[in-house]
Amino acid sequence: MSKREKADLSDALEEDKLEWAEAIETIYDEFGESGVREILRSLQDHVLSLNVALEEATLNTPYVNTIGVSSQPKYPGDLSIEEKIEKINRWNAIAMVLQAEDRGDGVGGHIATYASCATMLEVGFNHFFRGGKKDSDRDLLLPQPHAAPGIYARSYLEGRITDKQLKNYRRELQSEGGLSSYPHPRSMPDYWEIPNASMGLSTPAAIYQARFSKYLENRGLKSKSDAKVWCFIGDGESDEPEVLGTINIAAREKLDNLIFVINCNLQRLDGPVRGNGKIIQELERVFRGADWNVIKVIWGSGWDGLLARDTKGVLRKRMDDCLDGDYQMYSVLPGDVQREHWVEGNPELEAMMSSLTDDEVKQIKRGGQDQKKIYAAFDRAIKTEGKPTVLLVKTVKGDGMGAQGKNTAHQYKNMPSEERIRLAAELNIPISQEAAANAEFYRPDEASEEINYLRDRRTGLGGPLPDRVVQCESLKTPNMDLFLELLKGSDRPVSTTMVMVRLLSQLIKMPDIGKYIVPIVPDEARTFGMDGLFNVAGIYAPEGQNYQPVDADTLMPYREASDGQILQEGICETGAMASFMAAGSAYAVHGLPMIPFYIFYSMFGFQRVGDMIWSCGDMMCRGFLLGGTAGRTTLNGEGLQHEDGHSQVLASSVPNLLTYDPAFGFELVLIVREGIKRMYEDQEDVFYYLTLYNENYKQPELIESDKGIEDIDAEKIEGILRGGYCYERNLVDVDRPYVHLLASGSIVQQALVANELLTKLNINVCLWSVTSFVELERDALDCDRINRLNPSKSPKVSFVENLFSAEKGVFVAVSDYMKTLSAGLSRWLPGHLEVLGTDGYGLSETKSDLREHFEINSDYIVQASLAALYRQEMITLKEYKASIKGLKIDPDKLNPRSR
Ligand SMILES: Cc1ncc(C[n+]2csc(CCOP(=O)(O)OP(=O)(O)O)c2C)c(N)n1
Ligand SMILES: [Mg+2]
Repeated sequence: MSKREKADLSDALEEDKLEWAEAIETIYDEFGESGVREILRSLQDHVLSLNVALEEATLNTPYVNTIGVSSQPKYPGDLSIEEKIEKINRWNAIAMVLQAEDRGDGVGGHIATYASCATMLEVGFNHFFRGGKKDSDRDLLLPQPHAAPGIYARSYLEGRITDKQLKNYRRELQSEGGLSSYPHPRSMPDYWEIPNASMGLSTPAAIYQARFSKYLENRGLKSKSDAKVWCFIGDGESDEPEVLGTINIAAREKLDNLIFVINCNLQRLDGPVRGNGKIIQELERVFRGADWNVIKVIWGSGWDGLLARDTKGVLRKRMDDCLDGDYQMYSVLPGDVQREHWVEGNPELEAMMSSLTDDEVKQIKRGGQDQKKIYAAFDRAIKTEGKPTVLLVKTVKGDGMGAQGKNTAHQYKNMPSEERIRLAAELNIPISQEAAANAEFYRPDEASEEINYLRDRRTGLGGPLPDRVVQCESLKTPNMDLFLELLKGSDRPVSTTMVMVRLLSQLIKMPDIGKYIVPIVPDEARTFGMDGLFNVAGIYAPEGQNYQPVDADTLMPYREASDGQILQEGICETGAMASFMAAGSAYAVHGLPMIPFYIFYSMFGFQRVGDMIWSCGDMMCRGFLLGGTAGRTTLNGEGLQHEDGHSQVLASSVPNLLTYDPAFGFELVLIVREGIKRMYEDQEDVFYYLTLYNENYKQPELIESDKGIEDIDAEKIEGILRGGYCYERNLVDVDRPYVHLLASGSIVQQALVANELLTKLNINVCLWSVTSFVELERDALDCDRINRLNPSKSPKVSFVENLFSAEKGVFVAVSDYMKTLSAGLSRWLPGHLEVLGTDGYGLSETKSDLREHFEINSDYIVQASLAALYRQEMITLKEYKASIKGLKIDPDKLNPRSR
């Protein structure tokens, strides 16, 4: 259809449209909203039956504010004082970045993000964001990370941040204290509550925080509250798959305690977010499709009069047709050019716009810069029931500063003196020109109306935000005898995963801590044999179970319950991880010592959601990450994308994540008990990663059946917890050579066979179960550091050095992970170390063929031991050759790393 035909058609339809509108109004008068809905629904069905697709038409509303002027509540605050406060914050936020630039610190900072959302944040701080005690309706606030300077600037006015701290923005090591670039609880543990810096992670974090609040309420652990989670993100940020990928659960679980605010300044870092389209309309479709309550705040009050006169929809149509790329350009154009482009030769629109001068055209604000429009939207959001709300707020990137609306706004970090002086004057900052040129901070007098106003407002809203306060009772670690049965091992072959599941079922039943346990699984509970827990603990489902499960008459039915304890997250590792974050931080957020156990396919942990695990470290989350079906060769058959031979290495990169690779059930039990003690009794800011296996073998006993807890060897316990201990020592002949096998996880089973083979060769063997190569090395590196810094003092001896100090012979380390996991230990061992590991991609095979392929089976362990003995001249070549005869070794085989 040509343009002309299109125009004719739309003219011809004008009359029909009016008629239909009148008809709808009649229905409305007679039957109200529900009548209108019904008639529209039936019309839609009819249209669809004609095969006319309606997607856009049904999911999008016109490009105007969702809340009309007539529905706008009266603004309850003093607009002019609030504007003054906002301007001071704007100035100080910019001054922080400029001062750092002037000092030449090279630490950077951002100006444009806060400049675009300052008004929204001020309306929030003055009227909505509630602080206060843990048991009050206290909100959680997640601002955009790059808006942090503005949040600091406000806290400065509130008297919570000093002048010195403000000066030390991005200089955290300064003695007077500094401020972290972005929200990092680890850096500022009394201030930031939720970490935010890596784009896209704050939305799952917010969604699952909101959901976890409801979980706690439904389980009776927390009283019902009206608190909200406010999550601000950028429009560019919404490109991150984590943002839109997790919104469905918020609607499904009716999280009306969740409010997203998307700062649609139409720009990201490099340029426009959707130059050729409209990000607000695109996001509206997605969120409405996901059943969210969507509120658009597009136009400031300056447009109200024009829109009221727009009886023919000419202005609305132009607003709809205009692209974001054009809107961005309007934010930089002078009024006359803007008008010319805007009316685009349309006489009706030109006539409408003629009521405004060029200057007025230029001054008309977008919704996100208009306190009243923002207030109306926030007010509606907090009153919404049964749905999460997203506010799509149109703003201008870098509003009010030199680079406003320019593609370079994000990177704009400096301003020439004249620009600073102009800006200070424009923002009414009462400082000298010299002070403005030096970007000095400004804080009104303590008795000024601004300071009084903002203090009153915060007091009225319960207290300051952000504000991280940890008030959580410390738990008593369950007595060792409660674990007696599990410490006695089992003759029946079972895997460490099965021991973990048994341990979890026992923990859930323990009187003091049971209710705090939060088992979390993505769609994998059956893989780990956890289906027995479904009935015992129940799967959390806020609406309960409104159907009869297909397995209702079995012993292990799929039981959903509104007070269910298990979080079954579906196939969504991001969501499961966000649940871990919410549960693991509940001690700080809610004052409740929740203990999450998140069990997942180890390959889909660090590799997939490593960034979130890092964030958990930042947030000082507590709890247990359990990498199930671990090991490059222990999970046979599943192949390249499933076989994990590196999560232990990746875990070692998270500084406060204690990482273990236990071989036996009793090791696992002791490590978990110790974890509960360290995290929940002693309140240490650490969390745990444990790898679990699916290989079944006899679980040895830690305590013989006729003995009790008091008989456990304390040294052994210490070894298990610190990273290694002597599991078995076979002395055949003190004059013969010695081999020390250091093994972890399932591969200890291979070392046990190798032990037998070597013993038969008349070699002395000591088998060390290394519960954590990572912790052994961390401790040794820490000791090294102290010794390096204090060379004249008597050297500190690390645990690993101590463990092996009296040993002689050669050492062979083997695990189901990359060689780098154990190779680092060599410098602290008193003899030569050979390292075996699983470098290379996994592949589909049996366990035994995989272990041969990766050269970590018992034969290769024996060969490595003999080769080391020979190369250390502890046996002869003849003996070496004779000894390896029975082994299946191929010296010319392809390096598994190259396959
Ligand atoms: C995962 C991740 N990728 C990239 C970045 C770098 N980055 C920081 S801000 C930004 C642009 C943000 O644009 P938008 O979300 O629209 O926010 P605005 O500043 O426009 O409000 C980018 C790419 C980051 N912080 N995190
Ligand atoms: Mg943006």
